[in-house]
Amino acid sequence: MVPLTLATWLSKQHPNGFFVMNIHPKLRSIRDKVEAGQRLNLQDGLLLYDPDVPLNEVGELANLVRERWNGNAAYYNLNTHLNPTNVCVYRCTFCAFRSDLRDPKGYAMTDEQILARGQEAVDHGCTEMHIVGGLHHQKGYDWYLNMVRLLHNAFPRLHLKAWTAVEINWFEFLAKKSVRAVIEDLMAAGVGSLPGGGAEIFHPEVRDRICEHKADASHWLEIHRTAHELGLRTNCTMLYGHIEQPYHRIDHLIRLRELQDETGGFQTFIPLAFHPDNTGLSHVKKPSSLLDLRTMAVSRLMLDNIPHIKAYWIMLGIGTAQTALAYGADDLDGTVRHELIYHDAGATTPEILSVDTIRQLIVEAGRDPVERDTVYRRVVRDESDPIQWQVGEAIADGRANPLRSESSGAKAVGPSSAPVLIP
Ligand code: V47
Repeated sequence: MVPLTLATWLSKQHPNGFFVMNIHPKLRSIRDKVEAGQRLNLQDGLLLYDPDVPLNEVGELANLVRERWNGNAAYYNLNTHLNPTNVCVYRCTFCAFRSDLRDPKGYAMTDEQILARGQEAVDHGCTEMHIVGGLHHQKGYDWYLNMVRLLHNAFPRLHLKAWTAVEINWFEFLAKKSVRAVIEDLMAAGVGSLPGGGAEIFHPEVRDRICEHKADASHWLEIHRTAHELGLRTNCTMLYGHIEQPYHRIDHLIRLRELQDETGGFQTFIPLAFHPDNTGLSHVKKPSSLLDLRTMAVSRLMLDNIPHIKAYWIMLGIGTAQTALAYGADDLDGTVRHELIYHDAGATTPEILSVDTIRQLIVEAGRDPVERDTVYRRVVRDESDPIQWQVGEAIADGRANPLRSESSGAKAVGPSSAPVLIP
């Protein structure tokens, strides 16, 4: 008889080779659902936040789902940020970045400064520029639109991930146009996808207290729905660790999941940990790494229809972001240049990581580094000149999840900066 080692015995305990020893009794029914690829409900989500339920067991379940979607890959990109103004008509209590119009801290960039940022990005081999700013009292719709056109014309291969739903809502007001017409204008100017900011917490019990006048949940979702209908891919976020409770987080995740069921247009979810320094909520304690990891894992488990979960190293810190790659996350975001929103709020992370460093962080975490572009296609670098790059094949997305619906077989086409339409 062949001797049975512990490892072989463990691997025989479940068809997926997945085995959790001494699973907490409260987690058993959730584990059964996750293993069977079934959807978790609100009660399940709340239970995952129950402090009695061990974090490592929640993480292990999230890791199962993460590996189903993305195997051992961990993605990153080469990107830069552009925050063309910090002047903002809104006064969100969580924001340290904004400025009043007449405050000496307030700024608005010139076309020359904006173009110089584009040039710097291209010179460093970036594939993406993430553009987000304030709602300036004196800048018109054309200022925002022209900046995209200027950048796109000068650097047509640089993907412009530009303007959150909150800015698009402001453009509706400025231009007196519908959401659809605004997004069509932005696409014609060169926007390639929308970032996920401005979602904060959807539930009005919280939203009304942290960003009262901003686009409400249904409008934020309507803007992303419209973008998806027009073929744009978008990201989504949740700002946690301030005044919200687990119920508000799960409610938020379920609202995102419902829209994704309708459109399939979200590609990545980014849980954003609140940084309190220099904000109207500076009395709130910064969320612990334990809450960061639990939120990462719960997000992976609840958002069963979104292909990627990002551990944004700038805000999590490098150690937690690396650990998050075993708690549901499959993406670290990018090398990042010129990040201001988190650094103004007290983030102590570096302002940039080199490609070698980000790859090394991924390898140390036991994952395989894969450079992607904004819409999740492989990026192939020229070995003799790594600033030069080509778009490679599309990375398998949610429709390739073996426990969910059939594979789409979608193929990426076009230059990196062009929107890749949702199949
Ligand atoms: O909407 C603002 C958050 C968001 C603070 O789409 C804060 O790939 C913590 O959305 N502490 C903007 N968070 C950033 C964002 C984002 C980041 C990375 C990648 C992507 C993407 C999107 O930052 C805001 C708000 O939720 N935020 N202030 C703060 N003090």
